[in-house]
Amino acid sequence: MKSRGAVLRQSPGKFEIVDLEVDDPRQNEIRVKMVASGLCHSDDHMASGDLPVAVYPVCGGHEGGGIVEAVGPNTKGFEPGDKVIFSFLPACGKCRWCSTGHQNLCDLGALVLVGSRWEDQTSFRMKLDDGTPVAQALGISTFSEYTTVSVDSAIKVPADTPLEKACLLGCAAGTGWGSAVNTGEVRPGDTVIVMGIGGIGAMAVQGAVHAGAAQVIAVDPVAFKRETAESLGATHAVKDMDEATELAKSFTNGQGADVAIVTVGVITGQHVAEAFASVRKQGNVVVTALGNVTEVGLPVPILELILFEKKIKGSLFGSSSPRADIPKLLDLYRAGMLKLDELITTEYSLDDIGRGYDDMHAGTNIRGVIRF
Ligand code: CXF
Ligand code: ZN
Ligand code: ZN
Repeated sequence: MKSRGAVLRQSPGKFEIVDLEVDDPRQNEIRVKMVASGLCHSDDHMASGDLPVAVYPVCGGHEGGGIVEAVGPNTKGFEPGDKVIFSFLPACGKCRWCSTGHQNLCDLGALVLVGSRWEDQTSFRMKLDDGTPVAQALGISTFSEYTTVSVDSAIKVPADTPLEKACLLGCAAGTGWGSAVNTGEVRPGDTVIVMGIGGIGAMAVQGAVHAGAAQVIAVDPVAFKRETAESLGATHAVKDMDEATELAKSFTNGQGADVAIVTVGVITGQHVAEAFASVRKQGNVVVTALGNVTEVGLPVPILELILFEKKIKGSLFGSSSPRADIPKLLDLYRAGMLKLDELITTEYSLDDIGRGYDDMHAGTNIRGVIRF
């Protein structure tokens, strides 16, 4: 099947729209006609070189939804016409992690930065016109009009799901909401700091509110993002962490925030150190954002780590389980309890992906979405 998709030929590099040939689905695969794909910062990290993948060219995109167009032989659970949302983390259902409620850590995740079929790392589901194999970002490649994926990466959703909004459930929603509710373990009455209001931060604010936080302090230098955070339930919105830390202390008898969630665009150790300084004894620092993945070391005072028992917790997809939590968040959205529409600032065509990422860098988007 012919398609067009946004491909990186190398990293650092730029997304280029190219013609692709997308494989017919094999057993346990489906081919999907894309409806919408979010422009997550992680794809920009791939372009910038912060997050290298194993194989180039790679077709980007890992937050999307579409309609099943073809189903592989002897493949259960999907029919042509079904709506699906992709999970950027596959869930095999059988490994230690899947079977103990931690699908975000499924052992198949080891292959998502290879972009091949799980069972054969030399077998790819896309190719260029000249036959060059194309890797799939996170095994899915939502920046393509059509994509063939493993059933491990697809969640069937009801026929009336508005995929142009619900596509955010594939990354931003679970990642941000879960960073507060699951990884951060926000409790009723807590004071929570959310550092950085993009798609993930906007969802972390909502997660903190749902978990019962009394004070949700959003931090962002961009006024529009601070206003958005307040419209999503943040009780305060400030420009920097000095101000946020002072505020958190003022609500807690000088102790500090219960939870600080790092959702900035490009993380460095310094951001983690600022979050670490902002939390109380036994407070949780949740590290969700990505930066240059080769960076090593966090400049945090070891004595404070020990004497105050502060906790620094990595968070992948907000410690959520895609098969349980994508449908749950979709239900919350459909019940009017989770805001997604309000996060989507601008829609773009596939050909306009460059403008979408320019807008993200300019700080004018919470989330941009490609409509196919
Ligand atoms: C990231 C997590 C690390 C791999 C790339 C995707 N998550 C969401 O954007
Ligand atoms: Zn993402
Ligand atoms: Zn698994």
